[in-house]
Amino acid sequence: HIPKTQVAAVVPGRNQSVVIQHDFPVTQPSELKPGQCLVKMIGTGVCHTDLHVSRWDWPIEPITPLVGGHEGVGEVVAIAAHTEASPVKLGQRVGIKWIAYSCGDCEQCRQGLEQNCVSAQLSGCTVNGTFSQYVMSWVHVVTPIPEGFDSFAAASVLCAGVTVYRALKYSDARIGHWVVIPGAGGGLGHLAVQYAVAMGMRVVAIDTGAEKKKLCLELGAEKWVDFKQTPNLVSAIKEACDGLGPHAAIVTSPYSEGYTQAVDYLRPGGTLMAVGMPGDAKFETSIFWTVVKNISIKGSYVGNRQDSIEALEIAASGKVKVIYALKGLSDLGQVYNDLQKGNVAGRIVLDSSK
Ligand code: 8ID
Ligand code: ZN
Repeated sequence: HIPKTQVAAVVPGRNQSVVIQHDFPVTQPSELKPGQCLVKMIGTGVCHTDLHVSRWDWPIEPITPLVGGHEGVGEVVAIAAHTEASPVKLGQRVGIKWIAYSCGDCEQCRQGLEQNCVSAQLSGCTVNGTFSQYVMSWVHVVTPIPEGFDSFAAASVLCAGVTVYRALKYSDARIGHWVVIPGAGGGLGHLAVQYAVAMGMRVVAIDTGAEKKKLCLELGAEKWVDFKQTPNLVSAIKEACDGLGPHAAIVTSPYSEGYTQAVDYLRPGGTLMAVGMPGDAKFETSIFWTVVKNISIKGSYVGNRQDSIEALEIAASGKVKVIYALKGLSDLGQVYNDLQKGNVAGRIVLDSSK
C-alpha cells in the first residue's frame, strides 16, 4: 500500500529554513514513467552539500519547494509499467545518490563520467531528494546495497564515501605515500582517512577540536594538525611528511581556507584533489610554484555507478566504517545548524520513519 501523502523536510524557497511537512504528496506508482521506481526510504545521511543547496550557495538553481537529501537507502516498493529488464527487484534495498539520473548513452556517460551526463538530474537539487519517506528514482541508476550491510551506514557511503574513494583513486597517490586531508573530521573526511589507509597510504588529518582529533587518530591517521592552533600550517604539514610534504591533498573543507596553502605544502609532483565546494570562492595560489613544483590540480565530482558499487563493497567488507549519529528526519533543521557551526564529527544520518 502506497500512501497519498508523507512526511518531508522541505525548504519552501530561497532564504527560508526547513519546515517539516506532514502532507507532502507521494508519487503514485501509476505516475511513474518507464524506467522509474518508487523507493520507500529507510535512512538518509546529511551532507554539507545539502546545506550549500538549501542556502542557494551554488550557481545551480534548485527546485522549490526543495526536498534536499542525496545519500539515502530504502526499499523498492514500485516499478513503472513497461520497464524492461530492471536490474533491481521489488523489495530490494537500493541507494539514491547525488546523480539521481544519467542516461548512459551520451559521450560523457560512455566514458564513465556520468556525473557530467548531458541529461543529469541531481537528487535534492533538480529533483526531490531523500529527506522524505518515498522517493521517485530510476531502476538503472539506483545502487544495490550489499546484503547484511547496515542501511544507515550504507547511506553515507553513497555520497561521502564514493566521493572520497574516487578522489583518492584519481590522486595518483600509491601505497606508502603521504596523503593530507583538510576536513578530515567531517563527513567526507573521516571516510577519506579510512579509504586512504585501506589503500596503504599514510594519512595526515587536518581539522580542529579534540573530538575530531580523537576520531581521526582512531580511524588510522598517523598525524593530526589543528588548523586553528597551528600558526604555520605549511611548515607543520611538510614536517609531518618527511620534511618534503604530502604526495596528495584531498581537500574536503567547505570553505576556501582549506585550499589556499595546499600548493605550498604539497611535495613536488604532488596532486591537489579539489572536493570541498565553497560557492563562489576562487583558487588563490602561486602559478609560479604550481609550474615549478609540477603540481597537478584536479576537480573530483562524486563518482559513477561503478565507483559507487566499489566504495560500498569496501565499506561492507569492514575496511571502512561510517561513524554516524542517528537522528530523525524531523531533526534536519537542527542538523543544518550543527553542520554550519562545524559541530559534527563524522556524519549525521536520519531515520526516515522519525
Ligand atoms: O563531489 C564532490 N566533490 C562532493 C561530494 C560531497 C560533498 C563535494 N562535497 C563537498 C560539500 O559540498 C562540502 O563543501 O565537500 C564539502 C565537505 O562536505 P562534508 O564532509 O559533508 O562537510 P562537513 O561534515 O561539514 O565537514 C567539513 C569539515 O571541514 C572542516 C570542518 O571542521 C569539518 O570537520 N574544516 C573547515 I569548516 N575549515 C577547514 C580548514 N580551513 C576545515 N578543515 C581543514 N582546514
Ligand atoms: Zn553529498
